[in-house]
Amino acid sequence: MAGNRQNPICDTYHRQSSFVQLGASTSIKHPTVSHHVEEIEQQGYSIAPGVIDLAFCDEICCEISRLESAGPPSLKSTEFTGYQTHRYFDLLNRSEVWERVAIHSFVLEVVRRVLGEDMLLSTMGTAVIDPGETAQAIHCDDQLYGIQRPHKNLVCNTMWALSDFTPENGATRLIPGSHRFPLYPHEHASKPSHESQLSTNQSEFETIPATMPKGSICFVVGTCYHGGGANTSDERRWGLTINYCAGSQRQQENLMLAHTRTKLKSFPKELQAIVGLRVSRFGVGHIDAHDPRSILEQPD
Ligand SMILES: O=C(O)CCC(=O)C(=O)O
Repeated sequence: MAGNRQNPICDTYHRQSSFVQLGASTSIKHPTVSHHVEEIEQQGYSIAPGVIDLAFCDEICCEISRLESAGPPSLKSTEFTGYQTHRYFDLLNRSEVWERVAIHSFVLEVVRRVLGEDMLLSTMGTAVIDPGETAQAIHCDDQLYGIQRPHKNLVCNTMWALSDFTPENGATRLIPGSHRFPLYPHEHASKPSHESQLSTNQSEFETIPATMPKGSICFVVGTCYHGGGANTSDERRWGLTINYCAGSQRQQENLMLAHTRTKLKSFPKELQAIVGLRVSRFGVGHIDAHDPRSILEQPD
């Protein structure tokens, strides 16, 4: 992919919004939080159109193009992660725009209701799917914790549509109601899989595409079966996968060790809390029986 100078979205972004900082603090007319919380409870996912300012989408795409010019993606291409899918992680160390992504106010309002007030940011990744990509294996985002189903909500993923998501360009595939299935997808395999948690007979799953316009968020609870779609179009699908977890769980990215204290200190208070500078409802995350925020007063 060409660098950001050749990305037309980037040019548009710079023309439109050179002085406006969009994102976390942007005032957007939010649909009701309760509606999405109820839908997640009923079907395992919920699509919220029009919650990300379109200029903010362009700003993020522009930053992704800059990352692509600067170096290769974080994840090696594999069958599961995709051969035409570009996944960058450690985003909070890359530029300030990701801080605004992590604490988008509407997203946090919904996620807090799904996971509890003490929820944490778990992992932030780009999920940019180029033409030619094949469908990703159906999986659940909380299966990596290895906790037997049924269990309480441990993970809530938010798929960010930075461009339109269509059935042709790789819109996320979802299985409505699958958050209530008693088994994980890999447990449906006729033989227990010792090779991979992801090898299973994928054809047995009937999916629907998360068709949504640019600027939408699709909330997917960790127990809901889903996977990226095949991109049979000639356009790129620009997406993000921003995952949050319950305060009792270990974060998927090691966010507390990924940042220096100076960096942590520079974060907005809300971001400091969700990267891990907080004690969970039942006391997980303390340092010497105190609030971990005290480390901010110590040198790196
Ligand atoms: O890109 C998508 O639509 C889904 C991504 C996903 O489920 C994952 O990477 O775990």
